[in-house]
Amino acid sequence: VSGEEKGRTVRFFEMMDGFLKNDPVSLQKDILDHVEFTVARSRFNIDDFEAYQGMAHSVRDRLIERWHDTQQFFKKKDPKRLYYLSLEFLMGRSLSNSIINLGVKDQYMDALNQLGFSFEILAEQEGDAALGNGGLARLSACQMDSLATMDFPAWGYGLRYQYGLFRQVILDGFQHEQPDYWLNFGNPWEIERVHVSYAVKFYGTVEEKHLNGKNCKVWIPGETVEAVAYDNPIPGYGTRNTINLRLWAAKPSGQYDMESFGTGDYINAIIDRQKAETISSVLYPDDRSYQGKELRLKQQYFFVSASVQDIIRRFKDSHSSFDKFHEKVALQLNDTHPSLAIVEVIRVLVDEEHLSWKEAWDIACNIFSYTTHTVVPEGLEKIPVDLLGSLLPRHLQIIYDINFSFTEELKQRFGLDYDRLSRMSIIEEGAVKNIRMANLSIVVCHNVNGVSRAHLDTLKSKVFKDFYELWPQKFHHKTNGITQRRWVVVSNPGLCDLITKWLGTDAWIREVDLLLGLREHVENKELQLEWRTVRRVNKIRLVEFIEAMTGMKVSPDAMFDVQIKRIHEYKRQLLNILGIIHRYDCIKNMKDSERKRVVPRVCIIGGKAAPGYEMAKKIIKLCHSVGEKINSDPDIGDLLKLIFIPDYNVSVAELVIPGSDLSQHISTAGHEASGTGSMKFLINGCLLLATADGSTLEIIDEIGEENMFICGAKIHEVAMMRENGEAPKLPLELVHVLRMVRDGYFGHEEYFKPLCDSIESAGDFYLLGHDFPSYLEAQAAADKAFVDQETWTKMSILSTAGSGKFSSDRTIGDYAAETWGIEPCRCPF
Ligand code: Z16
Repeated sequence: VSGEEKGRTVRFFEMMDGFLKNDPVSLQKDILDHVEFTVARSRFNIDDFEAYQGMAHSVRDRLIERWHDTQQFFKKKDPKRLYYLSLEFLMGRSLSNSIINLGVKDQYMDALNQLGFSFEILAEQEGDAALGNGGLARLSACQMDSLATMDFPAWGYGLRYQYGLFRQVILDGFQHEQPDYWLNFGNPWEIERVHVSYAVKFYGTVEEKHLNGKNCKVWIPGETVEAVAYDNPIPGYGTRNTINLRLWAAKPSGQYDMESFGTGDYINAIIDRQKAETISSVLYPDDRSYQGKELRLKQQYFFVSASVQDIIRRFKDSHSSFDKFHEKVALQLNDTHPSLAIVEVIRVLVDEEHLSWKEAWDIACNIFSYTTHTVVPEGLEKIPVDLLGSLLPRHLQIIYDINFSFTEELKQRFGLDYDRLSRMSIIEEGAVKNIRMANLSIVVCHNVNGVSRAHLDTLKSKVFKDFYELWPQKFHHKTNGITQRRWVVVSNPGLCDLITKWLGTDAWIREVDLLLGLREHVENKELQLEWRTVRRVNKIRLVEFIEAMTGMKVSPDAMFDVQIKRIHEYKRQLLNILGIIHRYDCIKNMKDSERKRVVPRVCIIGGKAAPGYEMAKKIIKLCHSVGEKINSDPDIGDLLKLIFIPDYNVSVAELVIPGSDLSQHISTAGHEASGTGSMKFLINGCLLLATADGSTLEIIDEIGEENMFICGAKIHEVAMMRENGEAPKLPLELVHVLRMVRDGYFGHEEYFKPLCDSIESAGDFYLLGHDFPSYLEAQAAADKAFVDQETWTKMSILSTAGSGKFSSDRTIGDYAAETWGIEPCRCPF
């Protein structure tokens, strides 16, 4: 840095220094001020929720302060920026995460103590921000945390749904869906920007106009909706950088008022206008089936159009031409959900900024990259041509233009291979013509990323085989990761302190590879004892939670065996439940002497089923019916319990993961693109019982198979069995267990019949039969290891020690260097 440059930085630093004070007395004053003036409650009579609100608002002030400094700094430096587009962000709670990342947790604890409040109780007042379904959505939240912590000049864009993912309510063992009114009590973590808004157009027609000697397309919309920005500051850890997650809400547009109000029907005109808000009203709860719904397409375009307008506006603020656009902007698409952004960028550049097609095309090809999260072709998004044509007529033209050039290129390269052409075309022909959003994305993006090594292999050899042959250089993978800030520092403070003590530094919170240092101490008896103690405390917390949620008392001496994730046939919660029935049946048939050797288990299952996914809902009911039978059997006592935790979400995960001994990740090999839950358990020292699939394959590489319980067919074996159409011969234990279900041992035999049929008469697509014996063996191995607590503890320590690769810091570092070409831009303290 030159002397002059330095001088400026120092003045800049002085300017922004010390605006808000963080000593406990200042914090108390700020909290109470907010209680009195923001929440408008008397400071002498406040309940926990109001105290939470007061505290949250004081934290918000500090976030805003740093947010301003960061944005000003980025503006001054004008680095290449990353724009991360995702329709889903599963942020969870913000209070604890914010004060930890801001580095003011101790001060707040002191301040609250002096005011007579407990931080833990206040933190519990906050509801989750659940603007997403599952892995894909939590991934974007983890990645935002890493982007901020690693000082990258990044922005997130998403939709501000009024209703997040549904609340799961269990009645008589059946799942019911309730709306998630997450905004009802106000949201201190967002900043409404009434002046940052854009008009988003829909429907209408495209006209050809002659302007300045050129032919132009002019889109005359049939409907216009306003997108209003809500900014959510994302603080980094150990840095002043606080980046922005901008979420769009739909509001009626003022632009065409004269027309609609001209008719004199004032009341109906108002009611009509209000309908605009439905666009951002509700998150679609299906996590991988896209049914070509108009509202969903409207959501996608609404979000994309507002974001692209915002990005171009920001660029034009400091640049007079688009020559440098690709040097200043990288756009990342989280799956194909935001892929209309590609078409929108081309449309704006050509139709509104009057660049040539070639210029616009080159820009688009340079700035976009895309990550895919799925393995199965059915998971790929398709949009009916007619639907897109009526909602976005100009975009359909552009898609056809792209497809025309692309198919010409294909013909040049491969000749008239019509099979190949029809497989690769962006347009899928058939009774209903569809647009294949993945094909569109691959054609334009310079980089297509899978989420694990195994996933990339599947993309190359199956899902995108043709494209891989054409453009091998485009295909890469960035193995998923999770943020150790939320998944250890926030959610497992006991383990966090223990790790810091034994490593002699807390630097692992930013440099996670330092966790490897734990290996040196694995034989140390003192560490082992402290490790067990911390885990025991977490288990007791979980025991209390289970009692509060379900009324069940379970023993912390038992092995806590956990499977929490969305309910899906491929994730095989059914295999888990059938295994539990088998265990139950075995115990029932044991002599007293044998029972003494049984390792007591508490089996915990949690997860939501998509509202229309019948099989998944049956799995939830089966879990409850089996649980009822086992848990009330006096003959079984503490030897076996089965608990279903209702309404699984991010904050439930934060509580359950640190208290589990064993976790299950047992997808049929080849079906889980990555799987990030396993990483959260791993870093918390919970052992994994897993199939060799997605990220577990890479976990094996890091910690060794001997520290896990691996079972099931391998990916290539699954492929072979399916190709050969081998008649599945079911193992006797499984037939016996299914017999019990069919015979009504757990009631509801009619309702459960399709579950049994899927294995016994529908070809057992997910290979429960094949994997059942090895699954039981892995379970037996886990029992055996658990008996020897010292061995178990060592395996647990080695799990944490070897988890460094699975930090989202590593993922983001790889993306920054290999895909986005962005550099850190660290705001001075
Ligand atoms: C989702 O969460 C995922 C894939 C997908 O096609 C749609 C949704 Cl909503 C998940 C994958 O199933 C999981 O394996 C992966 O770890 C996660 O995305 C993040 O990449």
